[in-house]
Amino acid sequence: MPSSPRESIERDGYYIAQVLEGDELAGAQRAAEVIYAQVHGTGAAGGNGRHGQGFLQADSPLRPFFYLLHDPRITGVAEQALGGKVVWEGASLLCSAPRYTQGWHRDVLQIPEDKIDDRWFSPDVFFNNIQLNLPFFDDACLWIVPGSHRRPLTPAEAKAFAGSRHITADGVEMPGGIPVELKAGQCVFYNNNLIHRGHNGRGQKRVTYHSGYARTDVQPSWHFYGARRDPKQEEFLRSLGPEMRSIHEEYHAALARFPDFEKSWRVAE
Ligand SMILES: O=C(O)CCC(=O)C(=O)O
Repeated sequence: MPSSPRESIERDGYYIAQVLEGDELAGAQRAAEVIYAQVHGTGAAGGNGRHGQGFLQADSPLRPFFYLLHDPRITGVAEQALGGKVVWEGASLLCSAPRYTQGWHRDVLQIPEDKIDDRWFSPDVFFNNIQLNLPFFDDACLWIVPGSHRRPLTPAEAKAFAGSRHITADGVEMPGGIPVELKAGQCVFYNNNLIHRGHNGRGQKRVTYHSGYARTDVQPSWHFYGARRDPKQEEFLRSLGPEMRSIHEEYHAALARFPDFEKSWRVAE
C-alpha cells in the first residue's frame, strides 16, 4: 500500500503528488515561459532568478499562480502532513538559471549558528512547517538526503559541512544526496530540515512555484517570520477577493498569536 503524505514525510522527509495536468498545466507553462524570458532573456540574471519579494504585489508577474496559494490539492496535502488546519507562510517562484547551484544546507540559515541544536532533528520533535516545490517544466534541481531531517549529521556529512552549522561550500559531494526527479506539474512536499540544495546540474529551464505552510494552532517554525505588514499590499489584496484576503489575514492573525521569533526555535527545549 502506498504511504500517506504524513508517513512519507515523517520517514523520508518528502512526498510527491501530481497537482497540475492537461490544459491547466499547459496554461501554467505558457505563463511560465513569459516569466522565464523576462528573467533570463538578456542572459543577465544568474542564480535562482528568484521572484520572491513581489509575490503579493499588484504588479507581480506571478499573478497567474496566485490561486495555488489556496488550492485544496496543495493545502489538503499540507494539512494531512502536519495533522491540522494550515496557514500559508510565503511563496516565491524559482526561475533558476542553467548554472544555478547552492551549498548543501538545512533551512536553519536564519538562526545564529551557536543556537542550532541537534535535538531538533529527531522523530520526537514536531516541526511545524511544510515546504513544497511545484515545477511547470520537468525539474531535477532540488537535491536531498532522504531521511536526514530526523537525525543529526553523520560523521561523513559533518565532514562535508567542514565546521559550518549552516551551509557547505558549493559543489561539495554529499553522501546519499539524490536529485528529486519531478515531471512538470508534480509537486514535492518536504521537510526542509532535510539536508538539501538547489543545483541545476542538467541546465534545465526551471520555473518552479515554491511555497510553505504551518499549522495554525501550534508555535510556527522560524520560516514563518518572513512577511511583514505592508499597507499597500493589503489594499491590493482587498481587491483580489475573499480567498486571498483571508490567506493574508490568517497569516497576520497567526503572527499575532505567536509573535516571538526566538520562541520558534526554542520549541524543542
Ligand atoms: O532550489 C531549490 O529547489 C531549493 C531552494 C532552497 O533550498 C532554498 O532556497 O533554501
